[in-house]
Amino acid sequence: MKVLFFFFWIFIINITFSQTNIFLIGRTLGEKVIATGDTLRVFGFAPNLGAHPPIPGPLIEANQGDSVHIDFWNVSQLHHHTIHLHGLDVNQANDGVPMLSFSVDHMDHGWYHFKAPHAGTYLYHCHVGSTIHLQAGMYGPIIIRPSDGSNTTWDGGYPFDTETMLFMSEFDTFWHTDSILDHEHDTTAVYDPLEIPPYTPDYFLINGLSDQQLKDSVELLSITNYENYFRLVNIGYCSNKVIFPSALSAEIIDSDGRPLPTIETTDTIEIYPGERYGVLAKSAIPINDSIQIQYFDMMTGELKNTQYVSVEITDANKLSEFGDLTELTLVPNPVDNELSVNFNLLKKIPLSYRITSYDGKLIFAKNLPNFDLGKNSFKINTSSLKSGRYLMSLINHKNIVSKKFIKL
Ligand SMILES: [Cu+2]
Repeated sequence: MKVLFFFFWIFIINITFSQTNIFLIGRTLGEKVIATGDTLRVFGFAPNLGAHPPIPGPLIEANQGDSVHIDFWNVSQLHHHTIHLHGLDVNQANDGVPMLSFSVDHMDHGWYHFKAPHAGTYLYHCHVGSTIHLQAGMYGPIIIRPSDGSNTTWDGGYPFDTETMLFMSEFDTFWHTDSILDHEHDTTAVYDPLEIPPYTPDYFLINGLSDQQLKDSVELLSITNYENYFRLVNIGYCSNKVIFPSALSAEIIDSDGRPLPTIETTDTIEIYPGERYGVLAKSAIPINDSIQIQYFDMMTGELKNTQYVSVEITDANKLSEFGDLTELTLVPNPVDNELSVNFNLLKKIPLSYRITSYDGKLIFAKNLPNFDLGKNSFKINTSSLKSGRYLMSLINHKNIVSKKFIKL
């Protein structure tokens, strides 16, 4: 009867929760299909009673300032668990470190309450028998969005058009066997490190996928040439190097949920376990390439594996703020003394323009007054230009749209 009531109560809570309330179920008999097609036993956090825990766990998402309430039900097989909110500034009672707050016993539940602090990328994981429970799959991402919930990195931060999370972890399939996972049925037991074989990961994951699974994953295949915001997270036991194609001009703008004082432009980003980085990336040219994610042994520094996430930019000219480039027209072309520039503006943004020669030399650059949304036009005096071929570019922050013209 008690069990029936338990499941009934979970069902009621599951269907009545509003957005700032999050419902998670801890399980230890989860199944996860790996790249070979085999099924691996995992621990993890599931969004509802019927589901196997996804790897990584469900996204916890809130706006800065929101009151967040996580109701965590432990439906696992005799283990106890917690939810540690890694990197979030929450009070000790709600931080899921068992000795300092509480842990949730089998067939029981507990609440975690916090007011969402700084916008940024965080993660959560179980903090009971962390070495095993975490590797077994008890982890997931947290995104705190700015107060207004907009596609901006934080309040007053960078706007972006698309976002991609690359959440890195690994599996050591031997650590997913019953002999290891059932080791801690006695919750007072302390692991004897000698009983656990050295960590030897054989699956290297991005968003829970590796190898062919990653290649088949549609969501990571195509990135438009808008402002792309990458949230990089490492919750494995390897350190990662994420290498972006140079054409993407990757810029690190935040680290561990805080804006960096200065933007760092780099193609290679090193991420140690538990760290998060925010990266803005876009390309001015079409590319068909991939982001490389390397996994290094933390003890020896040895490169263990490399995974690839395809990046395909087919239409580098399709920039959201300017509208369709086909609407950028230069009239007349060829031009003599005055060039008329016509374009369509879809966002209120500061604009400038520049004219460069065909060999890339800057001829002149100028800020433009604020334009209204929709179709706009301005004129450039071209009388001082020598005869030849030029490039006229409209620029905003990192967006550039260019068209050729000929000076008579
Ligand atoms: Cu646990």
